Amino acid sequence: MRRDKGYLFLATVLACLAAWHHSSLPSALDSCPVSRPSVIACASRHLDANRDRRLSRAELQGAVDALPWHKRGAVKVIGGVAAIFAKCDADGDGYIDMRRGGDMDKTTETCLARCYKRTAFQGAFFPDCNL
Ligand SMILES: [Ca+2]
Repeated sequence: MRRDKGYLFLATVLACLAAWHHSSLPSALDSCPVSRPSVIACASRHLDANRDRRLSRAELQGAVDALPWHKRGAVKVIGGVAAIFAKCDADGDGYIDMRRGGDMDKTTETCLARCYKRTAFQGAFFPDCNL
């Protein structure tokens, strides 16, 4: 009898956790202070040196190299230039296309998908940008 109550309690706790998890998921996604479209717009404004709406390896590496030492850790969180290209350059042509229908539209699941990566990226390169 006592054991049955224990299982019932455990099942109730698990059901509550599952309900909480599901109900909190959309709000958790919404509550990220740094939206993906904003990061893309800010990257376009601040990192795209030649204004072709694509980020080349040279542009991104140049931005990384220009960071003060105390912000280099944020780049490690993101994984460095090679990791960014692996996740964001969908067609592998060496440019991260930020135009409509380009690489950034095709990599919503892999590129700057997580809030902490967007926050780290924004904090490193354009902390005051909000577009
Ligand atoms: Ca590309």
